Amino acid sequence: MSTRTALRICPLCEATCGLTLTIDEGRVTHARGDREDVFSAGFVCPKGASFPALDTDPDRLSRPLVRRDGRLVEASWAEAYEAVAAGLGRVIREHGGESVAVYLGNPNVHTVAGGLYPPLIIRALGTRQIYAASTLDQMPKQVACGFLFGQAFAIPVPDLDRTHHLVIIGANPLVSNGSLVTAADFPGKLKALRGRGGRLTVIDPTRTRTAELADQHIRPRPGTDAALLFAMVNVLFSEGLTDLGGLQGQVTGVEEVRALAEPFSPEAVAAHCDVPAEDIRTLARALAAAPSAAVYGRIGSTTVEFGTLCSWLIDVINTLTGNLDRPGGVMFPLSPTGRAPRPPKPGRGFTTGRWRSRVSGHPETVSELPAAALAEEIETPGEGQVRAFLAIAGNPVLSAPDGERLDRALAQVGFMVSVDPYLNETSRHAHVVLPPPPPSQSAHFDFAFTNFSVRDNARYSPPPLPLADGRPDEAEILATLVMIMYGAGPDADASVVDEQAIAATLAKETADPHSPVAGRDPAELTARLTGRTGYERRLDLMLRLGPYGDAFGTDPSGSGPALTLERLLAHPHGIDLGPLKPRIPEVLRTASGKVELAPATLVADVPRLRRSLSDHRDGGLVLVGRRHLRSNNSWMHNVPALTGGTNRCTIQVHPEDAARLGLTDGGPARVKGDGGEVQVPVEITDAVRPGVVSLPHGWGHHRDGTRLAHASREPGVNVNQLLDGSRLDPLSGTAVLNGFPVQVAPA
Ligand SMILES: Nc1nc2c(c(=O)[nH]1)N[C@H]1C(S)=C(S)[C@@H](COP(=O)(O)OP(=O)(O)OC[C@H]3O[C@@H](n4cnc5c(=O)[nH]c(N)nc54)[C@H](O)[C@@H]3O)O[C@H]1N2
Ligand SMILES: Nc1nc2c(c(=O)[nH]1)N[C@H]1C(S)=C(S)[C@@H](COP(=O)(O)OP(=O)(O)OC[C@H]3O[C@@H](n4cnc5c(=O)[nH]c(N)nc54)[C@H](O)[C@@H]3O)O[C@H]1N2
Ligand code: SF4
Ligand SMILES: [Mo]
Repeated sequence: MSTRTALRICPLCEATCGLTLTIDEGRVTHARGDREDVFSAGFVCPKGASFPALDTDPDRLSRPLVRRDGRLVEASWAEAYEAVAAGLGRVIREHGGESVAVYLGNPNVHTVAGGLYPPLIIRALGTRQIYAASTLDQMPKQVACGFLFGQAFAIPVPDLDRTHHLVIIGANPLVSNGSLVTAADFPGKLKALRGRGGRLTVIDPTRTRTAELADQHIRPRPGTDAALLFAMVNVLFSEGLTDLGGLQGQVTGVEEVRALAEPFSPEAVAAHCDVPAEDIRTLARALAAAPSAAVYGRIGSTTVEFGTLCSWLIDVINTLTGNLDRPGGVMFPLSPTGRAPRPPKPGRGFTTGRWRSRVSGHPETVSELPAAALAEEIETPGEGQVRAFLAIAGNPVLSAPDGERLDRALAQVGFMVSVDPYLNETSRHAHVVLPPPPPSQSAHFDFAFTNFSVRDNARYSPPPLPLADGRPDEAEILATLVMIMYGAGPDADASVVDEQAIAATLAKETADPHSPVAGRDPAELTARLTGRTGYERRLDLMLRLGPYGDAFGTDPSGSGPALTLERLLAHPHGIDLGPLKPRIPEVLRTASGKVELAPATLVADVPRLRRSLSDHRDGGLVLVGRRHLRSNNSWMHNVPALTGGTNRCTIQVHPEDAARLGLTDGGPARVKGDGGEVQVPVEITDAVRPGVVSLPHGWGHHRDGTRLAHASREPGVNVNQLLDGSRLDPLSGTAVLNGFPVQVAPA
């Protein structure tokens, strides 16, 4: 028996825990937390512990599938690439690359390939038909931060290890393990906060596991947080509690925000939010008085009617209480693969709506169109219609509104490619499915989450296991797609893609007087790159040019960590790069070079919020979502170890509502929304507020033509079938997945 261990950063959520895998005879048989990992120090959750089962799931595809005579059959990689080149080539020749839509799903932020190649694919196609899980998730935060700070990816995170008061709005990190804040061991960090005398406030209509830990739990009516936050802003101004701290002189728009907040007194919003005015006042005062405080919002603050306003107001409060960019407040992490800081200067600013979707005229946000608009763009004939579809790591049939409509649309799209390890509700429509290898055969670096980590750090896992014979890794699959999009054919040498990306970066950097490699010879720098593969060479390049890099031997201070790929490989448990550091003004790209607190586009949406104060939902029910600890969106229901127990698709109903509606615990309910109807078992619990029901997403595994043996045995229902795709936060195109009206009756 050959038993060994290997290290692998967990790709299953944003916490990025280091795992120690046991490998027996070429298979992962056990996973535990890596105690020496500089970031996660041994933390592991049930999902991470199930890495072996997930990695070896027999339903994972090991070979590509190609549609022949209407049926998906196994094929060789050469045949699959040929089919892609033929199918996509035909569409591109006839209708142009701009007729190809791309959907990027959530795991793209959890893979090396997803971090490096999608932008190149989109450029090769020259398409504006770009859709992603972002508009089912965090786009409102990106839009808000884009306007506030000038770049959509400058998102400040709560400084969890140092804050004195953490306010969590619409997030349940005890279950999700944190999102847009990367921290391993959230339970431990919240305990440590309380241990050092700090305070935790949770704002959530549901009594979640996180809310149970809080000093105070505020339970607003879903969708009303923006009004609640505005009332806090109102209190800060009316009681003279604003103090920009170190940002004095670096913030514009403060007086405008004061005026905007005027109508939102706590008394004016209390009935609408169903939160006592005094609770709102007390919280605003507590934030102003705390030595440091951080307001943090997630899904319940973004996928709602006023998602962008809510995301904006969170950072307005952080700014007005002096907590933006200071230790213990909210801060901007410095990713080791981001660009090395340059001298601050005004940028071009941020804007949305540079183009619009063809059918409904939705504004582009961060170059994306709303995922909720994908079906109509495929269905609606005319100039610019989507003729081909590429889905990478996404399952929008379950994740986006009105899956049945998207399901029908995908069945008629001219040509479809899925890069996905599973034959699921979305990929079953593909003409070609290209399965990436399991995580044990893939390298890992968190290009995305190092931008949101509560401590700067750099960690790299080479593939724990070699690729199975003849199998390409996902980097090679996506690079091959880039070559095919450029018309280079299915057998072109895909390594060109990485070498060209390296050449383009070095040309730019060496010509930039503020780059750490200004004026140097690109050829000399290229020759010094290390790495066994193209993606490793690109990682080496990014590390060396980054804020903690060796700058190819010209590290000006000489004292930094001088990161290179070689150094990371020599530190398999990672390199800690210290606590978060202030980054204003260097991080700003606004036209004024300052934090712009009252951007015109956001201000223009405030009247809509004001009007909502008089909306009365007169006793109707609204639905919110929930996540399960042992699951991830739509794709982990196929692992027996992760299903069953509390991980079930039930509709949670408050006892009062259940009694009123005649619902019984365990009995079936019919739930109706704008987009359709589902039938699902009732779970009566006072964890939800009266007037609110909760149904998890990612279920509905009943469709034919999938290969999800375990998941289809307990399929659950698709909550997103209750939506018709018309409820969007208008500023971000993000679907309203929380706080939408439904009717519930016994079935
Ligand atoms: N009602 C409701 N709907 C929601 C949400 C909600 O809270 N409520 N949440 C929304 C959110 S936050 C998100 S992020 C979206 C997610 O939306 P999607 O990203 O569309 O859905 P996922 O279920 O995450 O699907 C991930 C896909 O990636 C595949 N995959 C797994 N690992 C890999 C890999 O290594 N490589 C590749 N190429 N593919 C891989 C899986 O098989 C699966 O098909 O759902 C959204 N939908
Ligand atoms: N175990 C597990 N972990 C995951 C995932 C998973 O599916 N399972 N998914 C991953 C992904 S893709 C993401 S984006 C993150 C999400 O991470 P989180 O946002 O932390 O997770 P959610 O459980 O969706 O938490 C949303 C909370 O918002 C509340 N809420 C709903 N509507 C409102 C409202 O109007 N106002 C307020 N204040 N609260 C509201 C809900 O009750 C819920 O508790 O989790 C990630 N991690
Ligand atoms: S918390 Fe997230 S990263 Fe850590 S082991 Fe669990 S799933 Fe993996
Ligand atoms: Mo997400």
